Amino acid sequence: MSQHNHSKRSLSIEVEKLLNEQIVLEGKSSASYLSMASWCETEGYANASNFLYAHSDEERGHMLKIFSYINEAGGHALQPEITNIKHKFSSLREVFEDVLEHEIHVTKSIHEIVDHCLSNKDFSTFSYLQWFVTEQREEESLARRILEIFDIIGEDGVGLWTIDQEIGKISAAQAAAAGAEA
Ligand code: OFO
Repeated sequence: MSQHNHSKRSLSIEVEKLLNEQIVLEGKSSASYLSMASWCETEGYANASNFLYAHSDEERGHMLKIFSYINEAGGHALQPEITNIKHKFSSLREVFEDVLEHEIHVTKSIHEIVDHCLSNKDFSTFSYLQWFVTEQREEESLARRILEIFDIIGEDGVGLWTIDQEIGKISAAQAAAAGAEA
């Protein structure tokens, strides 16, 4: 069946385009966090690395959620081209600064789509995106919390080792919370 069944379409072309752009961002999140995880692993930050590997999987999950939504609504979700992935970092702090910066960017993008849906009376997509609004709030505050750990503990001496341990605790709490939700 190669022809698109337009009677099944409930998505406007504009919202389909915006959601496909969001897919690119989620794919970029997943690829960026995978790259960060690998760098952390080569530098001996085992807990930060595990945290970021898991986070990369989560972001792929977000991307797939949008794939399902677009296709179920009669659109066509597109596998994104992912380019410009950073592979090297000057410090562990830089990794998490980049995470926060990226998440802020993703939040902005979600808010713009939500705003578009509301003003164009696409209440279905508006409602669907509420999950992402909540998720972004949680992810931003998680990234901020991790950066606070750097400030509280300090990076000298055993500081970085301790920070990595603390990230491990956050990671374990996250995994437990995700398990409880499932
Ligand atoms: Fe997809 O939640 Fe962050 O980017």
